Order: sequence, then C-alpha cells, then structure tokens
Amino acid sequence: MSGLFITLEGPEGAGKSTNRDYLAERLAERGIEVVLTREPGGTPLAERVRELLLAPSEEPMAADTELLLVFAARAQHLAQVIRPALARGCVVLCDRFTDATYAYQGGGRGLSEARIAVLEQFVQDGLRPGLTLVFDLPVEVGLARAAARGRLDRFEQEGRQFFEAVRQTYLRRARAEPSRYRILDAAQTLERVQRDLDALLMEIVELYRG
Ligand code: T5A
Repeated sequence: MSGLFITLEGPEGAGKSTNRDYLAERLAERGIEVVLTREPGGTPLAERVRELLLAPSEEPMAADTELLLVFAARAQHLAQVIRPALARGCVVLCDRFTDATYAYQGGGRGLSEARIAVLEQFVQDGLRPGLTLVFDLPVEVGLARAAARGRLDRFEQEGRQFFEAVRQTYLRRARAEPSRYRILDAAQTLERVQRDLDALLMEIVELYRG
C-alpha cells in the first residue's frame, strides 16, 4: 500500500503549521497514521541546511546557491522521511515543498521555471504531492503575523514586491492545475479556515483510501 503526500503552501504567516497540526489531529482521529514534516528541513541534516537558508548573512546568497541548497535539503528529506513514510502507507503532511521553490526562487528571485523543473525532475524523479493546500492571504496580513512572532529570518526581510510575486506564483500554479490544488482563504479567522478544512476532510480520506 502506498500513502498520500499532502503539502501545505502559502506566503509567510498564512497558518500552514497551525493548520497542518489541526489536519493531522482530524486524520489521526480516523485511525490514519500521519507523518508531520516540513521544508526546508525534516531531518537533522536537512534542518542544518535550513539554518543556512534562513539565517541573515552579510555575504549575499546567490539565487542559484539558494536553489541548490533547497533541493539538497529536499533530496535528504525525500530519502530519509517522505519516501519511507509513503511506502509504509502513511499520510505525509508537509509544511512547504517544491511549490515553495517555484514561488520563492522562481516568482520571488526571478529564476526560470525551466531551471527549477530540471532539479525537480532530478531530485524527485516524478514524485509529486497528491494534494496541495494553498493558504492564500494578502501579503501585509501574513507579514504582520510573521512579524508579531519576533526576529525576521532572511526571507522575511524581503520587500513587499517579493512577497506579492510569491503569492501570485502560488495562485497561478493552483489555478492551472485545479485537480491537485485547493485554495483556502487564510485571511479569515482560524475557526473559519478550519471549518473549510473540515469540509475537505472527506475528500482527503477518500483520496487516501483510494
Ligand atoms: N522556502 C521554503 C523557499 O524559499 N523555498 C523552498 O523551496 C522552501 C521549501 C521558511 C522559508 O523558506 C522559504 C520560504 C520561507 O520564507 P517556513 O518557516 O515554513 O519556511 O515559512 P514561514 O511562512 O515563515 O512560516 P510561518 O510559521 O511564518 O508561517 P505559517 O506556518 O504559515 O503560519 P503559522 O501557522 O506558524 O502561523 C503564524 C501566526 O499566525 C497565527 C498563528 O497562531 C501564528 O501566531 N495564525 C492566525 N492568526 C489569525 N487568523 C488566522 N487564520 C491565523 N492562522 C494562523
């Protein structure tokens, strides 16, 4: 039996982690084994790469360096966590994955989709999420939520234009492939977002049970 790979995406402060945990509880209540993870990171080595990516640094990071680090962490995460969990038949709930690369390194940094697609094929060898939830909200709302948490990481120090491009890339990708993506309005209260998630739950369980 093979499991179901679900990714949660969206700009800063969209509520991905909060709602990933909520969804995990709802699925566990139905007796489904869930593996919670995140990117960049998800293994000790990949978390070290995450630190490199997020720490503000005096030396500017070249866009290609950033792209390669993201995929280096992903290769480790796939080998150690995602592929084994899917092979065990689990639902893998992952906070960000390759859509974030298209949104941040593509939309944000301006790298071409073709360049990203080469690495996607090389590292993932055809593995893609079965379902991707995009938590969409206006840039300023998400940044305010992220700022309320305290010190900003290297990405969060980018300007409004960067995050607008990130948001629009997510929306464009989601609209182009509605069978894989669901867009949720993350500017609503948490209770309302979670009510929307509850409405998706049956669909997720059916997708899992195949
Ligand atoms: N990155 C990542 C790339 O550039 N390329 C890649 O390929 C990948 C995988 C780190 C960075 O890495 C970059 C993108 C990122 O900049 P991250 O830490 O996952 O990735 O990203 P963040 O978006 O910074 O994580 P956040 O924790 O800020 O956002 P979340 O997870 O979306 O939000 P969450 O759940 O932590 O909530 C934030 C706050 O808002 C509140 C929560 O309680 C919390 O305080 N909140 C709400 N408040 C009001 N109403 C709601 N509906 C709320 N939902 C949550």
